[in-house]
This record gives sequence, structure tokens and C-alpha cells, in this order.
Amino acid sequence: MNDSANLFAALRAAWPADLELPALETEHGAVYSWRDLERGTAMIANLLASLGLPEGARIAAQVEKSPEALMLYLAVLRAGYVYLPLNTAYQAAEVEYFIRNAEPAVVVCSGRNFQWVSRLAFTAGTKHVFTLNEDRSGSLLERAAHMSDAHEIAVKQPGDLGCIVYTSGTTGRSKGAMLSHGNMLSNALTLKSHWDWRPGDVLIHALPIFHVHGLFVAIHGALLNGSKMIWLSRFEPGAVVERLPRATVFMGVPTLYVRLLAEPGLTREACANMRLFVSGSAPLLPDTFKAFRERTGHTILERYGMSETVMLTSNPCKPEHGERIAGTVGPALPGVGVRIVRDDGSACAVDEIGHVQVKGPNVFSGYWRMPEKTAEEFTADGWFRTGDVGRLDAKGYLTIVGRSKDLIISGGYNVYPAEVEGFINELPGVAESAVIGVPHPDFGEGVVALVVPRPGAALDEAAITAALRERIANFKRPKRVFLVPELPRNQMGKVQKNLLREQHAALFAAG
Ligand code: MLC
Ligand code: AMP
Repeated sequence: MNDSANLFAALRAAWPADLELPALETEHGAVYSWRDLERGTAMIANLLASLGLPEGARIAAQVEKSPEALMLYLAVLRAGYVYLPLNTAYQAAEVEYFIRNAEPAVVVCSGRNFQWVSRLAFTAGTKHVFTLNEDRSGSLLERAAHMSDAHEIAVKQPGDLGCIVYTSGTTGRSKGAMLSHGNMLSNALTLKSHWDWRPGDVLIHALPIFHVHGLFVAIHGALLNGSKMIWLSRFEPGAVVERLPRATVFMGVPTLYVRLLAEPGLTREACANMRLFVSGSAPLLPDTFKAFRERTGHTILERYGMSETVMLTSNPCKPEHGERIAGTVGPALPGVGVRIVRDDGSACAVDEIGHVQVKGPNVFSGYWRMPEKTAEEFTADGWFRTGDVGRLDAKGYLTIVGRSKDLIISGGYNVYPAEVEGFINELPGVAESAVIGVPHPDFGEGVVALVVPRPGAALDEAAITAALRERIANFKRPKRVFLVPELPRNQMGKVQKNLLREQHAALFAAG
């Protein structure tokens, strides 16, 4: 063990003294001990170290969720390089952008994607492409198997870069949020105490591990508490319900709660051993909050965060800190500053709606190689502009009422209309398009496109949907496409998306 500020060192220090205890249990019944995590991360870290990578090298991973994918993430931290997680739904054009932008020294992908990913990566100058599959096969583990299982954790300073998390930009192209070891560790320590992680806690991990919620909030929480994870490679509500009696903590986006509520097996008895249900990444409807409480006796704790900041606010966990209030995301976490300001930057009064700005040791240092974007997103006095719109009440609880950024959140995934419009506008026969989000009973918001064809073009919904299938991640693809003669515009010539949203508000109405 060393005393550097490496996030991995802090996580590792919290593991049980008896490394033979179970750390991870998969849906197939495989059990990984803490020793397995120690050895596996050491071997992969040694493999990375053997490649002679430069300081700060990026290791990009687009791999299915598996215990070994978790080890890869931890090994990158351990070896002192920079982890760059990529959603498995991203298609070639999207992956190409990330690789060209981040210039990773190493790319790890699924064996079935090796051909196209390696072509993109080698063309962009990446030196090493490994494969990693859900069944432990692939060149990454084959190569790591020859490495020593002892590894000295790399010494890092708090400000050293640990991860780059790509988050779509308001102008359409993604920006890489640079998170340091210090950003991530400070947030993990705050949540450990605020959410009262305690001996004996067991987390059901059912979220993807390429975004902040599953990768940081859930994993760091469990590992920093030496807690076992019941590790599900994908969310399946029945599988979660079946495992609730052996767990104490669950984290999900609102869609997961909506789907759990549709399970008859979700009962008070099934949840009797549970201590904490956390929701975040998108607004939890008060109806879901109430229905969950009535059914299980548990009050979901809703919190709010971003890729750029990890977690910012949280409803209380301990009763002495107050109530969990539906529709709010709670007060600022200890050490985090949250303020609401008007368009002119002046402070809003209590309950007055304005722009949410934040500050704290958890807030990122900037966007990868985008100094102008970074400067735009921070105020002169150092507060980060979240792009969310909200209000603070007299007790300091934050309510998010909307977004100033043109963003759709579908099933907890962010979809930037400008990016989807860009892909649609490139299709032959398309003059222009507008992409909006409207209420959806399962995904919270559903993506809808309004497309104006060029004169004489023969376009239809099915053809547009099919063309997008190859080009963009499935969760970004519009659930419905409407052909329209023109888009409504205001006097400034700007598309009136609010009108379009009103027109289509009932499109996905429940039932
Ligand atoms: C899947 N589909 C979606 C979708 N997920 N459509 C819209 N929005 C989504 N989120 C569609 C696919 O396109 C496909 O359609 C069909 O559903 C089946 O795909 P699937 O992969 O089998 O879906 P499923 O397993 O049911 O996934 C749904 C889900 C998943 C809710 C479990 O989306 C999910 O895990 N969401 C969590 C996202 C998350 O972790 N967010 C955290 C971001 S961090 P077709 O037409 O192709 O058949 C963050 C910061 C913070 O925001 O505060 O936490
Ligand atoms: P991402 O860029 O994927 O990290 O998404 C961050 C965005 O998700 C925030 O800026 C919010 O708009 C939204 N978000 C996260 N948690 C919540 C929540 N509990 N309620 C409402 N919006 C949320």
C-alpha cells in the first residue's frame, strides 16, 4: 500500500483484511474474492506498464459489462493511466470521433468489433488494440495471464487526471470531461459518509459501467466500503427482485424503478433486508416515488449529479438530516456549493427559478483539449454552469425544473438533439430536421424527429429509422419520425421546439 492520492489506493485500503471473502457475485453464480480483484487488477496493470506508455496515456474501453471489465477500469487507475469508458451502443462514427479526439494509446473492445474498431484506432495512431469478451476470452486477459500478480500502485497527486468521461455538447459534438483522482475520491468519501455505508452492506449493481452512475457512484461506493456487489451484467427487473433479500443497497435511473414496479414480486417482504434505494441521472416522477413507497415501505433517495461533477446534491439518508422530498434532489452535499443565479448572474431569492451553478472539490478541471468551451462553462468567480434550471427552497433543497441546454434524457442516457439532427440532415433527401423529447412512460422522455424532405424526395419513417440504425447509438434513434412540410420558426428564425413538444406531448401517453 502507498500513501499517494491514487483513487485505487484509497479503494484498495478499504477492502477486508481477509481477501478470501466474496467481493463480486455474478448472475451465473460465479464468485470473485477480493484476492481475485487484487490479482486481476495487478496483472492488467502490469500488462499496461509493460507497454511503455507515456505519462497520462488514455486507455479507451468499449466492452460489455463483466467482472473483468471492472478489473480493467481499476487496473488503469492502479497503473496511473487515464480511463476512457465508451457506451457499448456507440456505432462506428461515434467511436471514431472519441478515438480521434482522445488519441488513446490503448483501445480495448469486444472481439466481435475488433475489425472495425482496430481499423479506426490504428488509423488514428493508437498503438495497441486488445479484446475483452464477457466470457473472459480475448487478448487482454491472454496477455495479462503472463504478468506478475504483484504490482505497486502508481503514485498520483490529487489533481492528476484519472478519467475522461465524454458528455455530449450543446453544439452536438461530445466533450471529454477531465476528472482527477481527487475529484472522484472526494466525492466517493462524501457519499460514503452521507449515505451511511456500513459494514455488511451489499450492493446490487445493475447499471452499465460506462457512465458516472454505474462506474463511479455505485462501484466506488461499494469498493470504498469493502462491500460485496451482486453484479448483474444487464438490468433485468425479475433478477433484481430475486436478489433483494440478500442485498441492502440498490441504485438506478428512474426507468429501472418504473420497471421494478411492474414486477409483482416487488413487495415489502422482498425489500425487508434493504437499507437504501437511490435514484438519479434523470428526474424521478413523484408518482413513481409514491408508488414505490406504498409498495415497499421504502422511500427512494433521489440525488443529482453530472459527468463533469460527479454527485452534487442528495436527499438526506440519515433521518436526523431531514426528510426525502419527492420531486426534489435534496440539499448540496457537504463541501459542494450550489447557487441559483439569474440571466445577469445576480443571485436568485429563495424559491426563485434560475440557472444552477456549482463549485467544489468534485468539480472537473475542464474539457479535454477544449479550453474555449471550458472557459465558457465556468463563471469568472469559478462556478461551473450546469445548464440545469432550478430553485432552492428555504431549507436548501434543490428542485430541478428544466434545462437551459437542449438535452433529452431517455432512460438515463443523454441525447443531444443537435447531434441527432446532424446525422438526419446528412441523409439523402432531407432538407432539415428538428429532434425533440416528449414524455415517455418507460424512458421518461422519448426521442422524436420532425423531418422536412427536399422537394421530390421519397422519404419515409422506416427508411430514416433504418438509415440511422447503423450510424448512431440505439438509445439516440428517434422512436418516431414525422415528415412535415416545414418547421415552425419564431421571428429570429429559430425553430420553436416548445411548440413541437406541445403538439406531440401525448404521443407516448401510457396505455
Ligand atoms: C434501450 N433502448 C432505449 C434505451 N435503452 N431507448 C431509449 N432510451 C434508452 N435509455 C431501446 C434500444 O434502442 C432497443 O430498441 C430496445 O430499447 C432494447 O434495448 P436493450 O439494450 O435491450 O434495452 P434495455 O436493456 O431494456 O435498456 C433499458 C435500460 C438502459 C433502461 C436498462 O437504457 C439503461 O441501463 N439505462 C441506464 C443509463 C445510465 O446508466 N445512465 C447514467 C448516466 S450518468 P431497438 O429499437 O433497437 O430494439 C448521469 C449522471 C448522473 O447521467 O447523475 O448519474
Ligand atoms: P450526464 O451529462 O450524463 O452526466 O447527465 C447530467 C445531467 O443529468 C444533469 O445535468 C441533469 O440534467 C440530469 N440529472 C441527473 N440527475 C438528475 C436528477 N435527479 N433529476 C433531474 N435531472 C438529473
